[in-house]
Amino acid sequence: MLLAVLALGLAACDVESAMTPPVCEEAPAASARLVPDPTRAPSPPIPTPLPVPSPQQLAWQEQEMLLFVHFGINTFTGNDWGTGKESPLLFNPSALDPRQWVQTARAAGFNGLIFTAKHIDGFSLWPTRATNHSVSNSLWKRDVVREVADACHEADLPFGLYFPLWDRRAPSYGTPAYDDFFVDQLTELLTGYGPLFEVWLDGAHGEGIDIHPYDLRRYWQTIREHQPEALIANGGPDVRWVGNEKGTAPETLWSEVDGNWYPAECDVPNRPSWFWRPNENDHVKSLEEHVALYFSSVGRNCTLLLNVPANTDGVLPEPDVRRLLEFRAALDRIFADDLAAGRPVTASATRADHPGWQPQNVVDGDPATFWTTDDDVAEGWIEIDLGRARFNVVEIEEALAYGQRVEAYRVEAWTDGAWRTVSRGTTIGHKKLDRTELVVTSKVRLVIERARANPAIRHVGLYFDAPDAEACLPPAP
Ligand code: FUL
Repeated sequence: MLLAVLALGLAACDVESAMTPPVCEEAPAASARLVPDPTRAPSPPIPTPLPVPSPQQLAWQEQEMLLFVHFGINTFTGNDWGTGKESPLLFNPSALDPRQWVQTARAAGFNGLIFTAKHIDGFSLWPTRATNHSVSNSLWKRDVVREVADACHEADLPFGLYFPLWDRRAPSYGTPAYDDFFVDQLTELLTGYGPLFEVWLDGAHGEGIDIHPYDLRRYWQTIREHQPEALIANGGPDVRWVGNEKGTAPETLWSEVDGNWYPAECDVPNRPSWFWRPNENDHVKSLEEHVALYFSSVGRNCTLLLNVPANTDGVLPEPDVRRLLEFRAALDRIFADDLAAGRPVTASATRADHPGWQPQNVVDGDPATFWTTDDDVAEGWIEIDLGRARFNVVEIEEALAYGQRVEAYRVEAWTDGAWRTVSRGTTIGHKKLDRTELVVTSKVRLVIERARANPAIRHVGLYFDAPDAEACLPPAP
């Protein structure tokens, strides 16, 4: 089997050298994301007694990985938090190339890009009319937000903006006039740069906030008015911060909070700092750390927002780009061969009123089909006949359009004439990834122990992650 996996991984590669990872002949088809099968009818809808995501929240969850790019005056001072006293003349990128950011994002399998239009130092990367502390007063008079937006839109890569609630430079901070200043700037960004998929309101704040709190409702209304499709994240009602900047969600992660759909996002820098510093070129997170981030964020029902800083040239640095491509290659390698795909599946129960929710749906590779039970059956199992296989990664997905249902599950493998638990967990949501010991077996069961409503499972995948297997790199942008 190991040989088979190796052979499979290498078949798609142009093997020129045994020393360096080969470059894939074309972008690998295999990926952790499911693709709808137009020849199959989707499973019919089921009643939803639980909160459900909006279409935008559902699409956002499917994006899985988003690239965060921090770039601004801090790039030229080596700070992570500027004071607001920096001279605009410091901002002078020598070779700004947002297309390189976008090509990197695409090549590495990121499905959206969020850019710091301004950080808390107040230096605005577009020629704002609300302050003269912007690119207009730098030697370099281009509109960075415009160039990033254009590069994203050209490549059809969803574009989002980071915009901090705090502006250390604004004299009005902490007074009602600050709300007007904030909304003026926000409106420029919302109306001048095409569609935004996410507006990331950084909640870090200073002392003045005690004197006059932000008029958040007004900010949100402004976003809804001009960009009704955009998700308001962090300091907003659509996407919540997971609670740390380590890219790690807790094992139990509900997308429902107090009766509302409020999914979590894991933001994390790929280096010690959010902004570029020359002395951190050797401190890019390792490939193993990147893969672990995927498992602890996307694999726990979150979206991963991974930051890569642009450098003083205005490009994503070479070590970071290389690592992102390696990261993509590693994910493609791990998830290349789903050992459960297309195998026969049976279940403890099927739904009586329509044949469309059959257990076979969990291995058909189609995200629009799923297995479910009658409304009053909140536990049960599905069993996959593997023939003979070995695996050490389990992937489970709920049909999230119908809410998040599963509260507790276990995965069992048939070994030595009995069922043995090889992994167990609580919530599943969009995706749950479990690493297990190496399991060699003929059949596997997913047992739903407890759920808030009848389970709706759209996918179960089993993979053999052979750490020493060769991966081919996507072509460099
Ligand atoms: C935090 C900020 O303090 C950091 O500088 C960074 O921008 C991060 C994404 O959000 O709140």
